Amino acid sequence: MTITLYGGEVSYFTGKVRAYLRWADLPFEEVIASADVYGQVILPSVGIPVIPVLRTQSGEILQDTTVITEGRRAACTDKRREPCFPANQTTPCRNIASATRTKPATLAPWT
Ligand SMILES: N[C@@H](CCC(=O)N[C@@H](CS)C(=O)NCC(=O)O)C(=O)O
Repeated sequence: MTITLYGGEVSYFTGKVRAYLRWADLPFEEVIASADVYGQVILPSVGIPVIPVLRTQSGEILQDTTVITEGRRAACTDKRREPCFPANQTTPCRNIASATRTKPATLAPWT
């Protein structure tokens, strides 16, 4: 089963999860939360009308962006990929991002 992200195109919270899934290189499909989706998926499983909602590969429903992004293994049940994206995993892009992020603080004149 594919990971499904139920959300909205202009929802910042959906954007947070979308960015996370892309960063984690997890294949997913995104479904806009229409009235039907609220009625058939979100309300029955979450209990309140809220997005984003993630259905994991195992069919588990997760809500709350922190739960989704911190529950890394919950969002990735493909055993071949565990641990999917450990905190210390580095890639060329992440090295560049990391170096860029620390540079201003290092060069700040008041430090
Ligand atoms: N703490 C939640 C907040 C999500 C949230 O506020 N989503 C908005 C849309 S971006 C929503 O569905 N609000 C409906 C409501 O709060 O009734 C999360 O991180 O997922």
